[in-house]
Amino acid sequence: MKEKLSLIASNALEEIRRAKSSSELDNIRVKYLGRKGELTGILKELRNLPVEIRAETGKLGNEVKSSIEKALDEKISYLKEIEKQEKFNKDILDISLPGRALRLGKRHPVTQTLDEVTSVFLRLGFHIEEGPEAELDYYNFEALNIPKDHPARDMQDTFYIFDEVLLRTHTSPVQIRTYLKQKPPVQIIAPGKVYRRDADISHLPMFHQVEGFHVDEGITFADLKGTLETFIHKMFGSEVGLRFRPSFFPFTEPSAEVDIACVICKGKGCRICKNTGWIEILGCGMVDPDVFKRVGYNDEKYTGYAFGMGIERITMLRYQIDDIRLFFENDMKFLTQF
Ligand code: 2U9
Repeated sequence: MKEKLSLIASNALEEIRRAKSSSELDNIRVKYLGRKGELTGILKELRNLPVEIRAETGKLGNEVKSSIEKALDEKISYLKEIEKQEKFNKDILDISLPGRALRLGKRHPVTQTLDEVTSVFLRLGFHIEEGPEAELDYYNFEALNIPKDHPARDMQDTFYIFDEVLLRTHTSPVQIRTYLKQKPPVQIIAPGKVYRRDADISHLPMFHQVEGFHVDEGITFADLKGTLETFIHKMFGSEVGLRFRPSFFPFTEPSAEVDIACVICKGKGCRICKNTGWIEILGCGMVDPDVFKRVGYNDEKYTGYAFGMGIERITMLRYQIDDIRLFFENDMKFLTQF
């Protein structure tokens, strides 16, 4: 029996030495130490041995059992360590891999132009005022010399919310609101969204305007010319030609429109400028004294100029874009060019 025990010990230890996984070790444990295992079977036979050798053989049997158990435990911890190491090597974080670049957002081209226009006027001493987009009929039309039966209302097809409430068709109501709460001098720009029932390659139901006005004692048309000339040179370059052309608006007298030399053909004549060599970019004039009377300003003492421009139009001219609808289609291929 002693030889059998030695053989089991050497076989088991050799198998444990060769085992390459914890599942192999489990099988070895069952094979030798399980309920029907080889060593368990032999240990059960001990009671049949003669008393003289039973104790000694039993001692040897226990030693074999402990040595197998010890070898199994050691090999298990060894394999676990190896498995842990392998997993660690496999999952290792490669910190030298280049990261994924974040796509940075940009301001919309219309916003960029709006910010530039605003910043030129802020440097010229203007302050910003804002007003509501849902506006009273009175501030949008009535107070601007555009009564209900005035033909000028035909020029603007309007979104009405209620009888007396509409989406403002221009930023001009901000002027009236400012005059009613502030005494001259006032030197304001009013940027914002305006709404008209219009849609084609050069008109949209919503667009952006910047309106400016300066009211004080002694303000003349020369102030208006100087201010707009400076603005146009800052926006389109100091070489660009410009002209003031007489026009009509119900809230200004005299009134003018300002043209710049065509940005495409430089004044030679092309499709964009309809062969005139000029492109209209804004309207302006001296505020009609009737407007001052209505807001309680002394029209003998104060004079003022005002001007208004469409920001989408200016953006189109600066970047030579021929369809206004491109601004609001949210096509990334278009937007990322700016
Ligand atoms: C008051 C007094 C004067 C503002 C003015 C224009 C001429 C003008 C248009 C340009 C293109 C609007 O965006 S657009 O469609 N604006 O032509 N705006 S004078 O003058 C005012 C306004 C209000 C009380």
